[in-house]
Amino acid sequence: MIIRSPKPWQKERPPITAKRLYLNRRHFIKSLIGASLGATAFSLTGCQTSESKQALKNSLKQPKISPLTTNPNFASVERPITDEILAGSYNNFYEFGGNKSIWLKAQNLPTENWKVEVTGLVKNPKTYDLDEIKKQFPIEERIYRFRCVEAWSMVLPWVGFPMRELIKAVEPTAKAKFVRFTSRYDSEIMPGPTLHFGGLPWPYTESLRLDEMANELAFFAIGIYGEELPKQHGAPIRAVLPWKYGFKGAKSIVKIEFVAEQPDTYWHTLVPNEYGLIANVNPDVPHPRWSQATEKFISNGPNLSWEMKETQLYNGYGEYVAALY
Ligand SMILES: Nc1nc2c(c(=O)[nH]1)N[C@H]1C(S)=C(S)[C@@H](COP(=O)(O)O)O[C@H]1N2
Ligand SMILES: [Mo]
Repeated sequence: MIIRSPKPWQKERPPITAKRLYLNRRHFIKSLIGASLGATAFSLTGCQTSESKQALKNSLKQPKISPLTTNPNFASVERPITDEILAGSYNNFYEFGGNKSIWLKAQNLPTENWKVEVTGLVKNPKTYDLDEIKKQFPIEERIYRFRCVEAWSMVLPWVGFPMRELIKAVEPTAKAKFVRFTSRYDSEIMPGPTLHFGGLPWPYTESLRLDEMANELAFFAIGIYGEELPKQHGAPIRAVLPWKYGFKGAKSIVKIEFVAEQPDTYWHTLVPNEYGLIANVNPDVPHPRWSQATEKFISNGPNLSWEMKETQLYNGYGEYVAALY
């Protein structure tokens, strides 16, 4: 993989030509194959020594969120909750690299004085800081299945609030039909793949239809395992959409924009035939490079292992979301 970082005199983004995009997609697909299904080691990747195990534990030790109640509708699923150490050391956060063991690099994410700008077609635009978010919105715990498009899955205990509460607060206008989430991006601290400079559509963005965002399941997480989000999970605030593939849930969100037209997204710009804009979990729609009929359910740590499970339509959440489609 060719990784180039921008030189100061390259600050201007050159236009993305069709040929460059095509090459980048091929590179990116290659790096994804290496990073995901193919090359997964059966141990805690990037965590071989006792020092690195301690560093991992430290990265997961975050302030407790209390008081905290679990929403009774989402208090458990039929599978056990994934081991915390495993979930915190097997991540996707491409800003920090194209493999699963980015947890250490992600510790460079600066999260102090975080602001989330809520803007666009809303009556009450507002820039929130994290304290305001915690005070203003009803924080609760929800245990959700989590399914990555790469065909691995977990069960994760998120802490946060329903997206519909933000909709109520900012009041989208009648013209707002979609929402776009933008993740923090800073090439100085994020050593992930840049390939040809200008060729990857950073920052990471994702989008939803407004009716999807208003669904009961759509959630902003500010914590996991009863504590504030560790950086590798997308601190301090990220999206969680349990009926969709994991890539729809943007991490480390800095901007939420209500818009009239369907916005393009990071993955869809790069590889439109593999990462659709809707991306609901569906066992009958194979990824172009692998089947989605089964998944590797990752639960027990600290060593990485999995059980094969059948993929469920909408990741098992059809009763909540089937009417949307
Ligand atoms: N900003 C950003 N958000 C992201 C990603 C990413 O690379 N960058 N990866 C997505 C993918 S593919 C998955 S599966 C989940 C992984 O979340 P986790 O590491 O907390 O389990 O984050 C999603 N959100
Ligand atoms: Mo994913």
